[in-house]
Amino acid sequence: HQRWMFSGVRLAMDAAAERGATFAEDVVEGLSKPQKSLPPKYFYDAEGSRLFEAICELAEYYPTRTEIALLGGAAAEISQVIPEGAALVEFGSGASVKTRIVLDAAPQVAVYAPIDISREALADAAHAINQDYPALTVAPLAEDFTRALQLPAAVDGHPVVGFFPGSTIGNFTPEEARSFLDGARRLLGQGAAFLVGIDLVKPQAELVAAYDDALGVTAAFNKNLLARMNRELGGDFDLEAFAHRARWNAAQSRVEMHLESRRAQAVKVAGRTFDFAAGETLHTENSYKFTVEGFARLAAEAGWRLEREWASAHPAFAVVLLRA
Ligand code: AVI
Repeated sequence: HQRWMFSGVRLAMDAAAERGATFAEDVVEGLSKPQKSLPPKYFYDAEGSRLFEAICELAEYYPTRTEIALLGGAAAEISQVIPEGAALVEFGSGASVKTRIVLDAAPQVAVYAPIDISREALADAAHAINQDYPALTVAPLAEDFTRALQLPAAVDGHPVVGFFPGSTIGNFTPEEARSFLDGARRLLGQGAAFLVGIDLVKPQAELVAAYDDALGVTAAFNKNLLARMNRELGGDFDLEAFAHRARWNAAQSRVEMHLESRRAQAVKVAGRTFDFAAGETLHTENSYKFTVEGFARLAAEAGWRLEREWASAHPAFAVVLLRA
């Protein structure tokens, strides 16, 4: 545990890399599989988090602005389901932009506990929220929220409301989503409310455009994984030798991102050599698209009841309120 203080916000900098698989282990395992793949959480180093913020501004990437509009319209109703003195626990908080919509509408929130794997993004967001909401106790946790975790002590004794916007839950496989939801239910506790943003199924062209924008920002975000392996694991990936691909997989109801090898090549990374055939892909992300009914079933399998929903028609997106 490494701790430091700034502006009154104490960050518990957990050495996440010390537990479970490290980046190097996950890379060796993922590149050794018949279908090469990497966990999407590795997108979010400082550069990747910056590129993701840029994606959220793109004309083609509708989820962010659609969800922000949805939360704005539903803010008063959302505030009514947040108890007095509540602790708002956010999973994968990033820049905490959507949080402000909730905090502005619900001054009864006493504690804000953002959890994010990107230390830089978390530190900046915690600092900014701390300055703009001086009455709020900010208790950030630099943590991979896919692992078992404990809430910060500042949350103890407060009614808990979970917040997981952005349809980040769509980046899990259904099994991972169930196990995340089950873990979140245990973590947040009996009676907790959980606000979750889910991207909904829509025409294929809109979905693919959102993951293959004209400016190439999503391509840069995808290829940053290669650059990150070069930076951190002594890799020699030639970024020009891979093409960004986004595909709609209708059978699985998900957009897939891949990096396709433009030629046969051997790449060194993490002390190993991996062969890529021409046209072979490294599968880097799934982004599942839901129906509200389908998501309610998934949540029910993890012990949550869907209590309310706020949905937009075009582009289709929903924020749901689950109850433990
Ligand atoms: C964070 N997550 C919900 C994004 C998504 O839409 O699946 C990540 C992303 N990948 C490409 N563009 C955005």
